[in-house]
Amino acid sequence: MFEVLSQKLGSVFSRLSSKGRLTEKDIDDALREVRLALLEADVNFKVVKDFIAQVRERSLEAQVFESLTPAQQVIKVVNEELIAILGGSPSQLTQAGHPPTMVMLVGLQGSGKTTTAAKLALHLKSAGQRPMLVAADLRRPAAIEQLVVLGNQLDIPVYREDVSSKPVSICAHALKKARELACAWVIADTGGRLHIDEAMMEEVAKMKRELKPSEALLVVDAMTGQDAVRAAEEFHATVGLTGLILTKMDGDARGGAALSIKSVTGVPIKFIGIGEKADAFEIFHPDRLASRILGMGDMLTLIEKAEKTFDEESTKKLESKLRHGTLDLEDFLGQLEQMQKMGPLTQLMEMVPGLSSIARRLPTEVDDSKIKKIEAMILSMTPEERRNPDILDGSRRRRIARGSGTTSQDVNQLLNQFRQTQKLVKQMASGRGKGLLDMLR
Ligand SMILES: Nc1nc2c(ncn2[C@@H]2O[C@H](COP(=O)(O)OP(=O)(O)OP(=O)(O)O)[C@@H](O)[C@H]2O)c(=O)[nH]1
Ligand SMILES: [Mg+2]
Repeated sequence: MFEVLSQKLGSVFSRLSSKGRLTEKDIDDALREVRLALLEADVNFKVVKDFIAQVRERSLEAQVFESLTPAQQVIKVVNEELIAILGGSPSQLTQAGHPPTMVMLVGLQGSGKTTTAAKLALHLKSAGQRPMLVAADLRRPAAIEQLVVLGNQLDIPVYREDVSSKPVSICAHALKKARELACAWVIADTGGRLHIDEAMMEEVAKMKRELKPSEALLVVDAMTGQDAVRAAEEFHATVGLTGLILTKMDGDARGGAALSIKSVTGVPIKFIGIGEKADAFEIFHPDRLASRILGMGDMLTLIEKAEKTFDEESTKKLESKLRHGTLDLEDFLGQLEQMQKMGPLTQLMEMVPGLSSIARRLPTEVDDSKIKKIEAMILSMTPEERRNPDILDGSRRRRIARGSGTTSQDVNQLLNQFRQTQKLVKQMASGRGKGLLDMLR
């Protein structure tokens, strides 16, 4: 998948790289080809339109990173926007407050539900968890047998009843059994139909309503292109999905489904299937797929390095401000933005082996929302106010609170925090805190 797209983008960018300066026309010519390449790859036309508009606007913006060539800047923007349409950062499974966590797999016939149920169970087992599989596809005995065989092969318990049972009660019984066996995950394989029909949708929607699973994941065959996207839209509208699993990403389809489905449905891709075997399964990483599509790993590493030196330069500037005690709210904001670039703290922790279990126990989003609030308040100030917060009287504070959707109390709190930081900075700058500053470095 993606070979053709990757080749086309590669040739566009190598032509762009041969030019020293880029005019607006150069960028437009290049983007016209990018647009065609995406459409030929069967990416949804609206997704392509927004993507191109976004890349164009950002490419024409002032050159922020002086250490990059113009072509590198365009590649950087394309890479970032690709990551964005693929969903940004990897999306984790939600766990129930009290285990077992129920995961329901739904999808059209032959999309890979049963295979994927086994793959997901093995994935969790390899991570040291205890999963259980549930055969809730009762259309035919063979469907149950298929899951039992897979479970046996992987040494994972499978809960089954006979075909006369109802999916909801089987799953309820399975949850009870999982508690007895201390299984933390219950993965239900449900029945699919050839096409979306009311009977299937009603069955699935009923299961979702009555069992309230932590995850309702739609398994879609990436080889089916825009049909997969349409199916996802319908499932999401009637059932309410928490995530997508794209199967058969090892096939030779053009990749349009993968590139459109998140943007069109708003539902994140959580995993991908990349083969028939039980271990041919991966957590979906938007950044890795984007760099694979761009097919220029080396170039992207180079760009990353250049960005890092840019960050280092701004850190140095900040340090000098700290030394001279002239920190202002603009700097404060700059630091917040840098932190946000790295993504939420818990997500960073998830990627570090050993820290992921701690990260899962941390409250998510709390810090992010705080940061966003602070950011909104600072952005509601005029540049003068940011440089000289002492001029912020009552009426200015009220205006800022209104402008940022916060309260005067929030603004007061921010200013107090900032003042304390500033005081500390002044102390450090005056020499008494030099040791501390060195320690912070
Ligand atoms: N190449 C490849 N084949 C896959 C992948 N996932 C599933 N398959 C194959 O797709 C076919 C259908 O998979 P199933 O898991 O039986 O699909 P299902 O959705 O459970 O089908 P029904 O129960 O009939 O609705 C099988 O031959 C699988 O081996 C994948 O990621 N890559
Ligand atoms: Mg099946």
